[in-house]
Amino acid sequence: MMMKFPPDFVWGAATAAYQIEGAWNEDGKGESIWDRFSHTPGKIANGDTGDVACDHYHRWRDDIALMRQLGLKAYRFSVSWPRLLPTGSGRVNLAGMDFYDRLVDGLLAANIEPYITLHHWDLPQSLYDKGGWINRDNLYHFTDYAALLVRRLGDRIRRWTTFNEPGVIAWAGYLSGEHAPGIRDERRLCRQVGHHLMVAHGLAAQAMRAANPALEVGIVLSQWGVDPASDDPADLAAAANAWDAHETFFLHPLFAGHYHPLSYEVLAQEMPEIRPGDMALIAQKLNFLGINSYSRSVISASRGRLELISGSEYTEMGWEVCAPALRRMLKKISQDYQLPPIYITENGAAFQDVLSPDGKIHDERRLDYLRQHITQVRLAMQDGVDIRGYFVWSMLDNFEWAHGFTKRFGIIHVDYATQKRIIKDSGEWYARLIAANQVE
Ligand code: IFM
Repeated sequence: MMMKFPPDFVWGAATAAYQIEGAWNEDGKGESIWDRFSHTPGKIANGDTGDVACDHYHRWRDDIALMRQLGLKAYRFSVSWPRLLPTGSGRVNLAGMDFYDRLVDGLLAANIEPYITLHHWDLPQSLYDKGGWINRDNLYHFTDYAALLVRRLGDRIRRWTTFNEPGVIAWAGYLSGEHAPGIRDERRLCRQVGHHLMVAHGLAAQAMRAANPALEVGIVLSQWGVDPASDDPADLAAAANAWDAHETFFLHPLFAGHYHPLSYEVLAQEMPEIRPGDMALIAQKLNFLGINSYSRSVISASRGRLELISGSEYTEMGWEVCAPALRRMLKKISQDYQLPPIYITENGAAFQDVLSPDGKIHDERRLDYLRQHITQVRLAMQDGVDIRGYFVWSMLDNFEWAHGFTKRFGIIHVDYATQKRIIKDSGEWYARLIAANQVE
């Protein structure tokens, strides 16, 4: 089936600073918690680090040329806070500022709209040393950083997101410990960090709008669908409860102004301390909502979250491929809340790639994943969900956090030894899709 998209639909690709930039200590950049974490033996697969990554800091011009080749209308990237403010606050590193200045100008010259994310996990180490997101002072440092960037780039960038996936910052950083700063089993702390991130989002949104009222401000949440294991009423109830208690932890404060009552019941003493005024800050009006989605959870009343669904395909991340779950989730959130326009700010798949003798990467499975998911996005739009854009994760193969370079999500292949880039079949397919503005 051929499905057209609205003429102004935004087709893009996404990356994040630590995952692609490299130049971890160049031109005055400060250390981030990810520099510290990846330099700690045993934390990252193969001892990989983001020290060089895709060397985008030096190769950004070539990367913009590749984006043009793909016909991207938009590019979503994040700013490295310690590149701009080496210790997180105070002295500005002008060389860092210049890098983003030039990048943004380069994108605009190529007719590619920049979508900026302020924080995609690389907190300045100096701020972490003072408590990081556990310390409320950090919220004000973040706000100052946001306002500084708006003053510098607000004339050229319209759409700004505060945080990428606050849930992952909190859960993977303070519960599983798989991500920086690597703290384990701090259930209460994890929720407190989550709450502080949301208050920081609210404070920053206010400051950004004060600095430039024309901006559009949003946030990016990781939101996977939750499906019941069967039609059995017990499974249906278990899935509904799992959604309400856990998956609404950011949605509900943002769009209902308080945490879900079931979160209080299920999470009980894990719930964060909330200060007067916090919820109003969090729930201020957003111009758009970014959704990152890759898979779904399947919940059984008796067995909890199922690890393996028989007959399903899985990506290299061990994530089930289930595109219809994306449509269901999008429909659910837009029925449950009064949402602003949605952008799918990340969607994509890690599969093993093989460089063929013809010099190409025939990544059929990734291409198929993207086709299926983009189709479901279009169907969700037909259901009435207001979706304005779609960004593939990722533009380039890159540093996949604790997995290092072992997982490849790119529609452009990166040979890390030579930094040679090759557009994969999925990238060529995506370019055709963008040009035709339709999915087949
Ligand atoms: O690579 C990450 C990205 O940084 C945040 N969202 C999920 C992606 C794939 O794991």
